[in-house]
Amino acid sequence: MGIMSSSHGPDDHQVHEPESVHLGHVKSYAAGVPAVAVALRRGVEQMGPLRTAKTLTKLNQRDGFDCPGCAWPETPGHRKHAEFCENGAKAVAEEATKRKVTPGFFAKHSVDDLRTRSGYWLSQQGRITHPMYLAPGDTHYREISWDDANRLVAEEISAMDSPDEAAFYTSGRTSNEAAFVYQLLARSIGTNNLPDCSNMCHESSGTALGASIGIGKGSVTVPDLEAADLIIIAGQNPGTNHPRMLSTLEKAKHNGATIVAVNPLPEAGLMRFKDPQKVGGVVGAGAKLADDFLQIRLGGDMALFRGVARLLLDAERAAPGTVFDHDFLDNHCAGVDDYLRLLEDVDLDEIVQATGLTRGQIVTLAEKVASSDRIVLCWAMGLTQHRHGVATIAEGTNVLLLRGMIGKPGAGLCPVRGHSNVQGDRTMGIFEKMPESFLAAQDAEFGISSPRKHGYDTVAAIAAMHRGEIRLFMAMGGNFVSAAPDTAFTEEALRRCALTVHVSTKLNESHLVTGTAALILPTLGRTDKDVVDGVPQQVSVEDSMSVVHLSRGSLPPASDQLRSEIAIVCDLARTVLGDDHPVPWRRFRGDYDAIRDRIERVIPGFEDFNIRVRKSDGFTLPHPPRDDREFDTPNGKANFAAQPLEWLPVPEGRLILQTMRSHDQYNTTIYGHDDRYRGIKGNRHVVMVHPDDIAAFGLTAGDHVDIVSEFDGPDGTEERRVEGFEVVAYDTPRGNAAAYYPETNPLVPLRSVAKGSNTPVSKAVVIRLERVGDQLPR
Ligand SMILES: Nc1nc2c(c(=O)[nH]1)N[C@H]1C(S)=C(S)[C@@H](COP(=O)(O)OP(=O)(O)OC[C@H]3O[C@@H](n4cnc5c(=O)[nH]c(N)nc54)[C@H](O)[C@@H]3O)O[C@H]1N2
Ligand SMILES: Nc1nc2c(c(=O)[nH]1)N[C@H]1C(S)=C(S)[C@@H](COP(=O)(O)OP(=O)(O)OC[C@H]3O[C@@H](n4cnc5c(=O)[nH]c(N)nc54)[C@H](O)[C@@H]3O)O[C@H]1N2
Ligand SMILES: [Mo]
Repeated sequence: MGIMSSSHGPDDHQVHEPESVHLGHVKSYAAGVPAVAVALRRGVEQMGPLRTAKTLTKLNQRDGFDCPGCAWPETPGHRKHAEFCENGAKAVAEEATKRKVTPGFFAKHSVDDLRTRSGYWLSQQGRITHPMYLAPGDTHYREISWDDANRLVAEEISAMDSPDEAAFYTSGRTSNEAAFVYQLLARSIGTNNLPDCSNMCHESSGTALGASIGIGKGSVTVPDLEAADLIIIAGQNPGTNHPRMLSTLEKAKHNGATIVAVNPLPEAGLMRFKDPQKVGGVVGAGAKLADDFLQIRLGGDMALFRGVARLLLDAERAAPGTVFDHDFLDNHCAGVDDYLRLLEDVDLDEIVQATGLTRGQIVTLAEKVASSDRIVLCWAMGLTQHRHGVATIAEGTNVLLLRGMIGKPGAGLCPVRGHSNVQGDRTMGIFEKMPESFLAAQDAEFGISSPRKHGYDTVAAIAAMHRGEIRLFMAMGGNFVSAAPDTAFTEEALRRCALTVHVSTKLNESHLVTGTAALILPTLGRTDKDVVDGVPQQVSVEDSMSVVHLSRGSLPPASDQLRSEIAIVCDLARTVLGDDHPVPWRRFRGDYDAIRDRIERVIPGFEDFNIRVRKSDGFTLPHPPRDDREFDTPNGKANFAAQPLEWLPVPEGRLILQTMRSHDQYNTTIYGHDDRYRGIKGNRHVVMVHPDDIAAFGLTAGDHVDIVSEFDGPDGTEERRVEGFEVVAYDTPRGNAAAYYPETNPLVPLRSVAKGSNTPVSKAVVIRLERVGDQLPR
C-alpha cells in the first residue's frame, strides 16, 4: 500500500492519505475482537487514554450521553452496562478529540488552500474553537465575536424581501430542545424553509408509512424484535451502520427467530456476528445471523414484496382462512380488494427477472411469511433512496398488513434511522410541511403566527439557492455540500447565497463553499459538558423506536468560546427578533427544563416531560398503530397501497450504481480509508463490479476508470463524471455496482429523486465506466 504524507505546517495534524487500493479478505462476520481493538486505538489516538476511559464509560449510560453514532435504541433496563460498539466509539473519538482548529489555523490556511485538502484531512484537524467570519472578498476566515456574528445574521435577515429568502438546514444530531427552538426561530421569522438530512434519508419511509398507517415512525420496540419469529432485513448494513442492532438480532435468534437478509451485497454484519462484549465474541466463529441471504438486484425489493404477496394470495386461496389475518383486514384496513386485484396480474417470471433471485428463493420467503406468527420488517437506505422508494416501502407494508403484523407484540415495521436524533428533530417540528395541528398548537402557546405555506426541503432548497432566491443559508450541523447530490450544482447554489452560516463541531467542506460571506459558529457536541450560568444542563433525544431519554456530556469543552446549539439559537433569536418577542428566548437559553415545559404543551405525548425524561429508561412516545391498532389516516384505517410495479432494468452496456458507506466513515466524515468487512483497504476511490461485468466491458480488476453517470433530463441525456476510480471485482449482482458516498455524489443528479418523498436517488445511478486513457476525443 502506498502511503503519501500530505504537506503540513508545524501545528497542523499530519494525515496519511493513501494512494492505491489494497485488497484483503472479505470478512464473513462482524464485530468481535478486532472491533474492540480498533475502537480503543481510535479513542486513544484522538483523546488520549484518560479521556478515552472517561468518555467510553459514559456512552449510553443513564447519567451519560447518547451515542452520536446511530439511532439504534439502548436495550431497556440495560443502561447500567457499558453499551457501545466500534463505530460508536469512533464517532465519540471523532468528536471528543483533543486536537483543535484555532483562529491561528485559519490565519495560516486560506479558504482556497483548505479547498485542496480532503474531507478526511479537514476533519482530522480537530474541534473548531472560535466563531469565524469570512468577509466578502476575503481569502481567510478570521475570528469574530459572538455578538458581531449574530448582528451579521440579523442584518442579512432584515435585508430580505421575504422571510422565505432564508433556509434553515438541520442535521440529525441536534437535540430535541435545540431543534425545537431552531424551528421556532425559523417560524417566528416567518418561513417553513426547514430542509433536513432526513429529506435525503428516511423521507421515503415517513411518506409511505404516513399514508399507510398514519404515522411516519416504526411500530416496533426492542422487545418486539427479541420476540419476533421472522425478521426480514432489507437494504440495510447493520454490521457497519447500526452495530448495536447485532446484539438485538443475536438475542432474537437465541429466542428462535429466523433472519432473512435481502441485500445485493453479502454484508459481513448480516452473515455472522461476534459480540465483543461477551466471551463468545472473543473466541470461536461467532453466531450465524442470517438464515437466508437473498442477493437481490438493486431496486428489486418492490418486486420481491409483490411476489411474496401474490404467493400469499395463492396460499390463502388454497386453504382459505389460514394465511390472511381476516379479522385485522376486516376491522382495521382499507383498500385490500384493489390490492388483491393488482396481485392477480403478477407474473412470477417478471419477479424473478426484477429481483435476480430464483423462484425457489421467493417461494421459500413467502412460505416463511405465511407460517410465522410474529414478523418484523427492518430497512434503511437500500429501500428509501430509490425512485420507487416510497412505493417499495408501501409494498413491504402491504405484506405485513395481509398478515396482520402491526400492533401486536413481536411484529411490525422497523425503519432503522440513521442520525442519533433525526427522528426527534422531526417530532420537534424540523420539517418543511408540519401539519396544521402542530403549527396551531405552537402559535397558541407562544402567540406567534407561523406561516402556513410549505417550505423547501433539501432538494428544493438547492434549486432555490441556484435560482438566486435564497440570501441566507444556515445549517445546524451537518455537511450540506458533501451530503447533497450533484456536488457541482450544489456548490454553485451555495455560492449564490449572500451569507452561509454553519453551526459546527468540526471543519468540513461546507465551510469552504461559501456565500458572499460566511460564518462558522463552533458548538458543543454530545460529549461536552453544557453549563449555563453555573447550572449544568442536559438535553434529550428520541431513538429509532420513539424512546425519549436524556443526554449529558461530561468533557470540558474545546474552548470557552463554544456555545450550545440552544444558546446559539436563542442569542440569535434575541438579536433578530428583539427582547419583547413573545418567545422567552433568554429564559430558554439558561434553562432547558423551561423549553421542555413548552414542548410538553405543544407536542402530544410529552406529558410530564421533565419528570418522565429523568426516569432511567426515559419514556416511549405514543404510536397509535403499535399501541392500539388505531390509524390516524383520513379514513381511520390502515391503507393498502395499490401501485404499479416498478423495478430497475439495466440499460445495455451500463451499470446501476449504489452509493453507500464504508466501515470507516460517518456519513461525510471519513475516519480512515479501510472498509474492513468488505476487504477493501487503503482507498475509497473504488468501484465494486461483478467479475463477469468487468470482463464484459473489456476491463481488468485494478484498472482505473472514470465513472460517468447518465440521466435523462428535460434537455436530453445529462452526463456527470468522477475520475480515476479503481475497479474492484466484487460479489454484487450482475449489472449492479457499488461505490462510496460522498466521493460519488457528483454523479447523482439533483432531479433524480424518489417519487413522493423527493429523496435523492443515491442507490440507483445509471453509469458507464471509461478506462482512463480510453476516452474518445469529444
Ligand atoms: N458507522 C456509521 N454508522 C452510521 C452511518 C455511517 O455513515 N457510519 N450513517 C448513519 C445514517 S445517517 C444512516 S441513514 C444509516 C444508514 O445505514 P444503511 O442504510 O445500512 O447505509 P448504507 O451504507 O447506505 O447501506 C445501504 C445498504 O443497503 C444495501 N442496498 C443498496 N441498495 C439496495 C437495494 O436496492 N435493495 C436492497 N435490498 N438493499 C440495497 C447496500 O448493499 C447496503 O448494505 O446509518 C447510520 N449509522
Ligand atoms: N450519495 C449519497 N448521498 C447521501 C447518502 C447516501 O447514502 N449516498 N446518505 C444521505 C443520508 S442518509 C444522510 S443522513 C445525509 C447526511 O448529511 P449530514 O447530516 O448533513 O452530514 P454529516 O456527514 O452527518 O455531517 C457531519 C458534520 O456535522 C457536524 N457535527 C457533528 N456533530 C455535531 C453536533 O453535535 N452539532 C453540530 N452543530 N454539528 C455537528 C460536523 O461539523 C461534521 O462535519 O447524507 C445523505 N447523502
Ligand atoms: Mo441518514
